Amino acid sequence: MKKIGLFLVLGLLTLGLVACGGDKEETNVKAQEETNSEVASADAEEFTITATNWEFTSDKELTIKKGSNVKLNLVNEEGVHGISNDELGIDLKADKPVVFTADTTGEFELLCSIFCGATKDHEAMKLTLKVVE
Ligand SMILES: [Cu+2]
Repeated sequence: MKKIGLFLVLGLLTLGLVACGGDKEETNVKAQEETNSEVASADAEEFTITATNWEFTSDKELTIKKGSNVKLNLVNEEGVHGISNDELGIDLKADKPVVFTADTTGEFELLCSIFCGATKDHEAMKLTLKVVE
């Protein structure tokens, strides 16, 4: 009986150690990612976009300077929405800010990237991003 108890304790300890090791590695990766994005976003101009069903309720037109660092944040006040633009390589999810630099001037449409309701409602969710000299 004692032996079984000891075996169980050892087994649990081993499991605990393995689990801890895994957690630690994940934490390190996360910390690294955060550090990277902090460096990139240190001088970024920040925009917070808010969304409800089925409209972006913040400014529908964002103007940024070509070559500047921009940080976009999305807050879903209602429903589940995302924002994407393939040309700019933006794939923004709620509360996961993205930092990017626009290299070309022009007008870009930012569309809701999550199918969030009837097609016409979902497709009406648009923002315009203007990149100027
Ligand atoms: Cu949407």
